Amino acid sequence: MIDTLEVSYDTRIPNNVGLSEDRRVLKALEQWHPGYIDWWMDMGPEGFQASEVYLRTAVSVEKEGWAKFGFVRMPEYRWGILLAPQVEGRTIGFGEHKGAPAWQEVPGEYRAMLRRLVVIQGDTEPASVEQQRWLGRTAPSLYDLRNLFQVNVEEGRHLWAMVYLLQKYFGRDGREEAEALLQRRSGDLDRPRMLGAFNEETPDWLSFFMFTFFTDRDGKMQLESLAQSGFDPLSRTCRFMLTEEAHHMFVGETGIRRTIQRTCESMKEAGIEDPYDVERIRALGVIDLPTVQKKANLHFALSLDLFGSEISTNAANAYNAGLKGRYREDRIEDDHRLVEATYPVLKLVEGAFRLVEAPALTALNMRLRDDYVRDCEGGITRWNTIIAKAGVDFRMALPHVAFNRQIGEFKDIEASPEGALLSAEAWAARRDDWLPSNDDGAFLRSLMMAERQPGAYAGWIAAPKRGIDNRPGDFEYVKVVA
Ligand code: BYC
Repeated sequence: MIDTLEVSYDTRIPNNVGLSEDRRVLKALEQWHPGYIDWWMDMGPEGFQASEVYLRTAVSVEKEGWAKFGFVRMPEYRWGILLAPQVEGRTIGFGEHKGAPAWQEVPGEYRAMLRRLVVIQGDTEPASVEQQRWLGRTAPSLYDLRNLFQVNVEEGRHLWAMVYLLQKYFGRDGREEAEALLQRRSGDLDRPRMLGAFNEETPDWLSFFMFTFFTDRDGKMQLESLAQSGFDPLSRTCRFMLTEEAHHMFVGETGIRRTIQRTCESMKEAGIEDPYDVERIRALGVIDLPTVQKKANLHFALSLDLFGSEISTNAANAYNAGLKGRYREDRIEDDHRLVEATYPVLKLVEGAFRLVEAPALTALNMRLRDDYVRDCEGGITRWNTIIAKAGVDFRMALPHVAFNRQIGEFKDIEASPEGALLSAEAWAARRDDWLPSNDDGAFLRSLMMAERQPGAYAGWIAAPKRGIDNRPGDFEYVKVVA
């Protein structure tokens, strides 16, 4: 197995998987490449393909110094295939085959299941680029514009990562799936993307930050679970993708922090104490905190749906097969087979939410979702610190997991963000208090004016503490070509 830390640039596709010696896969990828570029030009960032953007490109898979920064036009970005280094003697860490050597080829009996996991993962990546394609026009600064494009090119690279697995390990049906990944479109009625949240709109920058905070974090959890896979190439691919994913969540978390900070500062300057005095706060040209909370409610619920049903035989089968583990499986102390184990699952029992013990194997989606909720809570605490420091009397909170759900245990009931059960009519009457309304959307759109002056920021968002790659405050991250 060819396996290096250094990335080779001697083929059109940078890689550390020895593509120049793997003519079949190289050819398949080279054939796929023009379709990818067509897709990128059609569905990628609208209006900026000719602009030079200060982007990082992966040049190594070592922990330190894996990326290099420089100005690139996005269609010329070197999308590469990068796998974390192979771990000598790695064994399967869980399920029926625990302890056996990790698979280097697809285990025949699990081929369909594995392909499905790779295709679903792959489908989300271009979907997010499609969802975000209009945002460049209203970026609140060149710094934010650059961050958007960094996220976009890396989601593009994540698509390449999954397409490599399909082309290398799944023969003809892998090739067909790779093609289909370029055919589906976010929000398209006939050919939608596979998972719910990836067919939603990202209409404004607050949505973008919420998406990168909440939905990219589902990406993190799913990638962590797949990084545990007994199918070694999938594990290695996901381990490297996680390195990039961290920046995406940083963009979301700090974007929301900066929004909240600007709102709190403006309220204080104007002497407004009541965070619910929405009209006066909006007149300052900043986003009132209740609207930030509504956006968080929406994106949290959409992202919870991405975990599938709490009780899932798909999840149990994937675990038993050794294909998809638990979050940080390798740090959990138990038998890693879960045949006898149970896990508490939140259910509605006789009109009340109760934790009910269920077989741990079928409750794996619930467990991952619990890990996810804990991970989200860290961010909420940090937002609240900013609000408290500013002396504003408001606290952000995650809504109840039963709020506004379309998948799983709670899809047929209505609950408030606090977890009170309601009739459909009562819920509908309060909907606009909990989720962004048309008016909220119109207000947010009215704020979304592009700021293109280096070092300047739209009035609704604070400047970041530090520049990307330690660049100075007035650095021109994007040289916009009109
Ligand atoms: N929407 O047993 P069930 C990311 C389907 S994000 C529509 O309940 P399972 C990223 C399901 O497919 C991470 N359909 O669930 C973030 C199944 O259909 P079939 C993406 C849904 O299978 C930001 C049926 O319902 N990666 O990387 O245990 C930017 C019953 O399924 C949904 C992955 O998700 C939904 N929300 O779990 C860019 C990892 N939920 O097969 C990128 C791979 C369920 O009966 N995927 N269904 O027709 C998986 O591990 C699992 O497929 C899921 C679902 C977690 C998605």
